[in-house]
Amino acid sequence: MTEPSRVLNPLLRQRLMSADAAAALIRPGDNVGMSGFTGTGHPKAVPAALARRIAQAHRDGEPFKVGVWTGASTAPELDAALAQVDGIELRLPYQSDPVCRERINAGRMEYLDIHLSHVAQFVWSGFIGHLDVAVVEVAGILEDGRLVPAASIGNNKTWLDQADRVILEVNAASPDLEGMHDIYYGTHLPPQRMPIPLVRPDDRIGEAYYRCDPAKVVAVVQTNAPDRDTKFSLVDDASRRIAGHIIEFLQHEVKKGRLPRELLPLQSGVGNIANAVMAGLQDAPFDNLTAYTEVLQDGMLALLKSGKLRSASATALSLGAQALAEFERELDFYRSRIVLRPQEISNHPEIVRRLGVIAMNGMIEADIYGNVNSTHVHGTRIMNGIGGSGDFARNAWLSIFMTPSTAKNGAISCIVPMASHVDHTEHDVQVIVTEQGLADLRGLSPKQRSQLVIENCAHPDYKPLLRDYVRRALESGSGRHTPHLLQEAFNWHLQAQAGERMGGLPKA
Ligand code: 0RQ
Repeated sequence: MTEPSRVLNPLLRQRLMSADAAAALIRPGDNVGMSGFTGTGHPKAVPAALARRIAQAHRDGEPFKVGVWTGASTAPELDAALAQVDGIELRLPYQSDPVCRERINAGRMEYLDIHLSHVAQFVWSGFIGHLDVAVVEVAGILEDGRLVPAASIGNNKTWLDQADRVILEVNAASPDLEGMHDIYYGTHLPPQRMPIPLVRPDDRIGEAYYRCDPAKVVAVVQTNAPDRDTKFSLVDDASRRIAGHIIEFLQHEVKKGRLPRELLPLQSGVGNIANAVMAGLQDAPFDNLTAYTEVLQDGMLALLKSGKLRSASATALSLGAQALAEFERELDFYRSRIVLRPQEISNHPEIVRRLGVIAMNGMIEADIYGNVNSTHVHGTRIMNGIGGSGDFARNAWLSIFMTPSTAKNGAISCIVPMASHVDHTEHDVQVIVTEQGLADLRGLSPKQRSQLVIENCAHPDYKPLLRDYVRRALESGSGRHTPHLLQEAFNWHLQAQAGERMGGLPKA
């Protein structure tokens, strides 16, 4: 066997074993904290080995399920592999996997969709049960036993601290990110809490490595596998227009003196629209930008490369193959500009509020009064989860939500009379943007907001219906602060569920 160059600690070298042998150390009913955030830094071998073991147990008629806790979404070799064999009892805090989604919506798997910044403190306080095992991918193990983090941090520090047993996957394919990480060990539970000493988005307040008690490490598995290749579509017309509206709005805010010329630290959600906004910023008249976000995607990397973006703080990289190649080519350039932190810090309300972050997140639908649904299709079917959108939206300087004005080829209006599920209340939503336009809701009453959302954001097919809805709701007099016709509001969703066009529109 060749010398395992990334495992330098002699004691931990003695724990080297196969993924199957490591998976055999996980017991039915265990809560397992896995690394992984938006397709990076998840364990590549042990989850699949565990899935094989669970499948065999089920064939033998033995029950075998585990709790799976992560940073955020992972990749098919973790989420899909375990969900496919019905091996997950409860999943938290965020997923975007089609197999998990199907199992959750079929009622075959429990899912706890919680704010990403809350996970660590929930586990420290024992709110969600005991963490039995941690399965964490690292880039290496130092001589003294400290661990070199990989391309995402997520909740790894908490998993390593809290779990009884630790399984490490040492991935030889993980790029050399040493020096990019900032692991803060100063968090405490109330009433011992102290201010977090981070006042600029690129401040470093922690350590470059994870601490881990070697006595808890029951297995070390070597892998050599890349992270998920996060693919982005070419920027489509709707996304380009959404980006255009946001950039125009930011310029307007600068002109009004409500934002500095270099803006405030940017947070950007995942997906194509978020990436389009980053692409739009490339040509916008802003320089010296900073980012305080959770995921660093291709668009942000390009902004760093061009020098538009001075620094970026995140908890994970989530890059497509081409961007990853560029990142690896210019590692030292990016090393001095990127900080990767635990997600309780990247998403911390205290810091988001202090820095005055500009939060930009996707949504499923918004209602005319500014309530936003980020998670549930027609109120009942989970899509992904709230992720970090709530951590940022409530505490941001500016909270912006964006979506195309329609979904499913125009059959569904993403601007509805009443949101079928609310993740971000009217109190946390300041700006709504679709390709039609932007509604700045700050300082407006519900009735005033409804006018602006309908006129600026709704698709022309649905505008007359929504105007008519508000007019009749007002006339009904049942309540003129936030006027509604309840039966009719829910009918929009019932129509969509039945495969009809919303609002009773004829088929396109
Ligand atoms: O489904 O592909 O089957 O047609 O929802 O929609 O338009 O591709 O948009 O990929 O940006 O996702 C809110 C889900 C948007 C995402 C959401 C259907 C649509 C399509 C995806 P199909 P799009 P996006 C950072 C912050 C919550 C978490 C968050 C999300 C699919 O942004 O998960 O913000 N956000 N985290 O057809 C029925 C509607 C619909 C609809 C869209 N009104 N009704 N279906 N769809 N609108 C990340 C983390 O925290 C980790």
